Order: sequence, then C-alpha cells, then structure tokens
Amino acid sequence: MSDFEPYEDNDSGVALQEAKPKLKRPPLYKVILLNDDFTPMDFVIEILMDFFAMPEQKATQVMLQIHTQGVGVCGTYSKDVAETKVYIVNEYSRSHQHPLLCSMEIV
Ligand code: TYC
Repeated sequence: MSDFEPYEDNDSGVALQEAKPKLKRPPLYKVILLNDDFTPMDFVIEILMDFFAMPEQKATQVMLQIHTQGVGVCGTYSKDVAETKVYIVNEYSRSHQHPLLCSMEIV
C-alpha cells in the first residue's frame, strides 16, 4: 500500500457478534389413545402391553384412565418413533375391526 492512500478497512464500525450455535433438542411427541364405546377393554390392555411395553398392571391402570377420562398417554417418543407407533396401532386395531384411535401430540 502506498504511503499516500488513506487506509480503508471496509468496516462500517459495527461490531459483529459471533452467532451462537443453534442446537435445539428435537421435539418429543406424546402418543395417546382415545376412548370409544366399542373397543374391548382387554384389547386396549393388550395394545398397551405389546406396543408400549407396559406391564399388565400398568396397562390396566392406563386403560381405565382412558375409559374414564377420555384420553391417555401411552408414551413419549421422537417424531419418527411416535408416527410409527400411531401407524401400527391404528392398523392393528383396524385389522381386528375395532374403532380404537391412536394419535400423537407435541409435548
Ligand atoms: N370404553 C371401552 C369399553 O367400555 C374401553 C376402552 C378403553 C376403549 C380405552 C378405548 O382407548 C380406549 N369397552
């Protein structure tokens, strides 16, 4: 650089703050079962044991909670796992001619 040219640093004088790394935890989803008047209680207990790994006592308790309150939580999972559980439970219920509905909602 020549001695006669003014020094330009192309800097507007604004200090830039370094971006914080944007690491967010992936969202979790509750898989829920809805009550209805037709699905047999034993079938719901079987679903909770076979697809949500609940021991029989816990499955019975959750089934009765859904029966009296209208809805109950089967478990909390990542989006992919929750979507798969909802799909297989609804397919299984349909294939046994029961109207049981499984769904998911963000935590
Ligand atoms: N209400 C059903 C009955 O009386 C039992 C039931 C429980 C159905 C839970 C669905 O998610 C459910 N046979």
